[in-house]
Amino acid sequence: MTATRQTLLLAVPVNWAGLWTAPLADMAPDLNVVVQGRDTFDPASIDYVLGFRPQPGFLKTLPNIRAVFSLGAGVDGFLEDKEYPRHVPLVRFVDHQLSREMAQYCVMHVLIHHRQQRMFDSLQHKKKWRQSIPPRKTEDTRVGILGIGEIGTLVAERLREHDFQMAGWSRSKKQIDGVESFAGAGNLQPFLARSDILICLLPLTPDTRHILSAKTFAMLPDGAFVINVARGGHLVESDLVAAIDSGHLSGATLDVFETEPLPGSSPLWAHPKITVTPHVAAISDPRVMAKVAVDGIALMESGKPLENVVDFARGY
Ligand code: NDP
Ligand code: OXD
Repeated sequence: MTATRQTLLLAVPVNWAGLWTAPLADMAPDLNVVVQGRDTFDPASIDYVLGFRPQPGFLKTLPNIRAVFSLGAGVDGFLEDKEYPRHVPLVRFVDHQLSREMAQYCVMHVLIHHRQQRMFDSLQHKKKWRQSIPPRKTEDTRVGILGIGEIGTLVAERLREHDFQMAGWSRSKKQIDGVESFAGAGNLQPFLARSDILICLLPLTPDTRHILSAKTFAMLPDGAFVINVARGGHLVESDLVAAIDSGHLSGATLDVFETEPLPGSSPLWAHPKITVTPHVAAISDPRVMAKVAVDGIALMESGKPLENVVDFARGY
């Protein structure tokens, strides 16, 4: 008896589909892969979905799907779909290489700020030789990470190697060497009060939307610097600009935005104290994503539990 051939729907932009179809064909030649927008298919024939931000309401039109694999670590794009079929497990993308890239980005931007590199860039443009007083020591600089999960933990460990005073904020208490743990809403204020540099690595959920607001910024020490690498929905952009322009915050680095691509009319582009990058802190590797889906399908087909399944009640 031969096993039934499984069908995976790839929900990605059609012109990029080859990035995933090639490794999927290598790793699972028996898997039938159809590409949304390119191939015609019977909705009832789809067993699995690999995608990022499917159109709201689309997944519920696939009556037989057994699991959905997210192309991203953040699954807010799925959970915003009020019609997501909640009986279907959603697997988020967890990959050490992705965490390493996120850590590189965060370490780089923390050090650019800490070593005043933007000021030296501007002096170079003006051909000015100015030796400023040495920056504060890393040992005297407190970095706080909002969301100390898969990625936040590695970011904290990498920054700890530079001797920053590290702390993380999460829902549950953590035991990470050299990283002070603050847990729960009641500990947000003391966590913020000790964060000279604040990095947001939270998932976007109803509890964390707009957590980076005037109220939060007021709790940070004067001169604090903000890095948002999580989701644009965490930040009230106008509150950030106001807090920087008032002199309370010293600046920010932003990789993610409420509207992406960031519109040309946004004041963030040209703000002298804000660094903008186009959601590139880490780029997930399609080959690894394909493997996550292939391994997950194998687990499902052999009746074993999936890994990294999203808890719909928590929202991440
Ligand atoms: P995890 O789920 O592993 O970690 C999330 C952390 O946030 C956990 O520590 C969790 O606490 C904490 N948290 C969640 N909700 C709350 C809350 N209400 N109060 C306090 N703490 C909370 O996520 P990852 O580290 O894998 O990813 C984090 C985010 O990074 C993703 O959701 C995505 O949006 C973003 N990202 C951005 C990328 C980019 O290129 N810019 C690339 C990859 C990811 P606890 O541990 O107690 O559960
Ligand atoms: C992700 C992302 O969530 O790329 O992985 O933002």
